[in-house]
Order: sequence, then structure tokens, then C-alpha cells
Amino acid sequence: MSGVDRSVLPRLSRASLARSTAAGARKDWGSAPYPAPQSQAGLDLAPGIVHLGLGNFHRAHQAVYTADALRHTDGPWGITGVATTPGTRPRPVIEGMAEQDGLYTVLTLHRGGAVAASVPGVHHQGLVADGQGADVVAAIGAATTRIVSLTVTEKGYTFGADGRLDLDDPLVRADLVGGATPRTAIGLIARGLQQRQRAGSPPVTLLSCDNLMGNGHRLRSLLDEFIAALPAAEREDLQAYADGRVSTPNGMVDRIAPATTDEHRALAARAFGVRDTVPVPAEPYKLWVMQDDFRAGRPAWEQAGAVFTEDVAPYELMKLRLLNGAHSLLAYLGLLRGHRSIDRAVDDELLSQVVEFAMREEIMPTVPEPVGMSGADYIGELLDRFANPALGHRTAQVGSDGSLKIPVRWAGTLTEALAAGRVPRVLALGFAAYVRVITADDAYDERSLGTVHDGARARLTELASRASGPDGKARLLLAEGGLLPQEAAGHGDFADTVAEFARILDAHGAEAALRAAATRD
Ligand code: CS2
Repeated sequence: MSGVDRSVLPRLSRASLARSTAAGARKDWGSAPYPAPQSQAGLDLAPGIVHLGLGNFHRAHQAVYTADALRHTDGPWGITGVATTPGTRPRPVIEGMAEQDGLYTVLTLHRGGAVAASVPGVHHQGLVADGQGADVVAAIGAATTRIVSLTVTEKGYTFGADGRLDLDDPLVRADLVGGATPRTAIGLIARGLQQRQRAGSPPVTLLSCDNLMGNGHRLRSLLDEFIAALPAAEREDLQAYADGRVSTPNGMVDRIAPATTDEHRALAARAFGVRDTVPVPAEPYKLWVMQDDFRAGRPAWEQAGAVFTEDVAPYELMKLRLLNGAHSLLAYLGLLRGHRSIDRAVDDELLSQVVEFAMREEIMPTVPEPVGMSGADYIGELLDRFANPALGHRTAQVGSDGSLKIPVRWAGTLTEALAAGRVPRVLALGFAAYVRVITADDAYDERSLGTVHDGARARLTELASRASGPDGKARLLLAEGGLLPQEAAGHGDFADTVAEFARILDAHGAEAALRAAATRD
């Protein structure tokens, strides 16, 4: 259907979806798609969840788990989806979903080319934090809200270099002023909880679904720091409510869900014979492991395959260090090798051999195996997942926001490996590659490979300009860039290795650097 003019198709809606399903519009479709169960689609669901961050990850992960859970057990689990990126206009997702009765298609893209399409249909309302902040606060404050979940990415937590709430951030400061309409995630949550406290509302669970170690604990600390910065008159009551009636379970989330392209819109049209402007592509694999600490109930997510356990840390460590850690290596080294997508980076034999070595020899020794999982098998599975060409996952997308991702993905591995007397050479090369990508305009072909966005780019480029030579710049960013902890930044052998790779990258290119990393003594 990619050749078909999609503008003549009816727009995705509850009515058009029902018609297309009845007419068997999916006859030739490889795998079995399922339509939204009509009794649960969108607006009919009683609201119970407010979700901050309406990106592709949430729409392919939590929303799908929730839709699957609702096919087994009913519940008031309609999701109010909140777009949280400040100032972004237009807002294709929120506007597209609003024009489609809150619906969108999830396209599960298999490696061999098969596609399964489904419509979760669990969003019952959409809001934009920047402009409708008061409505978001009211939604969080509503007695019917039992869970406030988040996928606001690392930067949405507004922490500073020390990991604590950034009280110098003008948005955070504005949110601390009484009577103001909050714009940050922490501000929205704190003000919503304040409404609950004042109304004597039931308990609530705050559920972080972001790639942060101990994400529930992190969220809780940031919330406590926000409350501590409020005027005394507000502080005590809110702290008492937060202490007595709010839980923040930790969780590990996993599903690769790249950015939407026109190809995906064409696939969605083929699936249901309707026009969906905001479908979500995703890999077949998905995993969600979390603590079962929900103060006001939760959907039966275990029916959809979610795992509940008290000890989430081993799953988090394994996922963040191996999957996300390797993803970032593939992104920066892939960009320097001219690869546009992660699958092409994995298809590059030299690069993939070096990254696999890092996974097995540098990262894995720092990762305890969760019960019932084998690290070696997990690595094999990851390389397979990364190699899925149907995803077209852009290296520039994975490489974006490295200044916030690197501390989560590489720092722990580095600190522990160095303490054990090992210098992880591939991670050193990865760091040198990041420095090169983020500071040099011509380090990779931005026009064909895409822009790597990073809020720290200006600061890091300015810092690098104070040093001379690629090795000097890499050393300075390592020492003062605030990306890696002192144990790594101040480690002489590691700094020398980073500097050496920066020099090789500059003088001889990425292939030579990869060969040097692959030559081990
Ligand atoms: C990726 C993640 O963009 C990135 O930084 O590493 O979004 C990754 O795809 C997910 O964490 C997979 O669960």
C-alpha cells in the first residue's frame, strides 16, 4: 500500500477501525493483528492512570501491557496521556491521537519482514503540560487517579550534575513558586500530590518507566528535594502525604521503539485500511520487571507478561549496562563509521566484533546475573535484536542526550572495572568517539546521518575549545565534563587510553581505532 494515496483513506477512529476489522481489511497480513477491544477503546475506559511523556516508548510498552492486561481483567485503567516536552510545536502525537479517538497503531516489526499491527486503545484523554499544566495537576490530583507513570527520559527529571534536583534550573525554580502552573515533571507531580493532600485523597503510586538505575528511588529523592525547597507552610503537610500515602516502585523497562517515519504510516494504512498519522514501530521483544508496591492497585500486568519481584536491581543493571551501554557504543562508533542505523552498525563486522568483546569482557563481569537469566544468552539475544533491519533505529537518535545517558550506561561499569584493575579499552574508545561526535562539526556526516541532539553540546564544545589537540580535548572533557565519576575521570591509565584513541580517531579514522581496540595484549 506504500504506493497508495493515503489521503483518500478514512482516518483511524473507533468507527473506521470497527468497519475495517469487520470487512476483513487485514486478510493478507502476515501475523495476526488484533483490534482494540471495543468495550475498552479509549474514551469508554474509566481513568486510573496519568502518564507523563507520550513518546513512542510508552505507547509501545506500558500502553500495550495495559491493553493486554485489560483483555484478561477489567479495571479503571484508562490512561490520560500527557505530552511533556516544553515548547515543542507542532505536537504531532497529541494532535494526531486527538483526531483519532485517542487511538494509534503499534507495528511489531519482525526481523524477517513480518509485521503485526495492533491498536491498544487505552488512552482516554490527551493533555499538553506546557499550556494545560493546571489540567495535568488536576488529573494527578483526582481521587480516581491511582498511578502516575513517567517516561520523560533522563532530561525530564531535571537533575543536575550531582544527581540532585537542579535548583538552578529556571523551570524548577518557577515551579517552586506558590500558585504557579508547573511545567517540569517533578513540579507537576508535587503540585498534583498537594491537591490530593488538601482534598484528603486516597494513596497513589508514582511509577518511573525511564532508563535510570533505581528509577523509583531516584524519583522519590527528587520529589523529596522539591518538597524540601518549598516554603515551610507548604512543606510539612505535603511531606507527610508523600511519606504516608505515596509509593515509588523501581522498574526495568525494555522494548526498542524507534521514531516513526512515513514508511510506518504506510504500513499502518496497509494493516487496517485507515490513515493513522501517529503509529509506533517496535521490535517483537518486550520486558517489564518491577517491584509490586502499588498503593492503590494496578492493572493485571502480569497477565501480559510483566514480572514482579522485590529485587529489580540485577535486571536494571543488566539492561542498562549491556543493552543501553552497547547501544551507545554502537551509536557513536557507528556514526564515525558512517552508519545511519543500529542494524547497519551491527552489520559492520569489525565494529560488531569490538562491541561484542566489550559486552562480554568489559561490561558483563560487572553485572550480576538475575535469577534464571544467563548473561551470555542475553548478549546473543541483544546482538540479534540490534541486527533487526526492519527497525531502522537511527544511530543519531540513540546517540542523542549522551551527556545524560553516559553516566547511567557506562559510569558504573567503568568504576567497577577500574577498581578491579582492568582498563576497559572499548569503553575508552566509546568515550573518545562521543567527544568527537559532540564537539566537532565535521566528525560525521550530519546531513545524511542526522543530528545528535544534546543539551550539553554548547557547554562541552566550549570546554573542549580550551584545550588543544584531539587528545587534549578528550582529556579535558573526561576530567571536567561531568560525564564520568572521579574514579574514572581521574584514573591515569584510563585517561591515557581515552587520549590515545582520540588521537587515533583524528589521525587515522574509526577503522584504525577499532583495530587498535581489537588488538589486545
Ligand atoms: C536507546 C533506548 O535511544 C536510546 O538511547 O538505547 O531507547 C533503548 O532502545 C531502550 O532502552 C530499549 O529498551
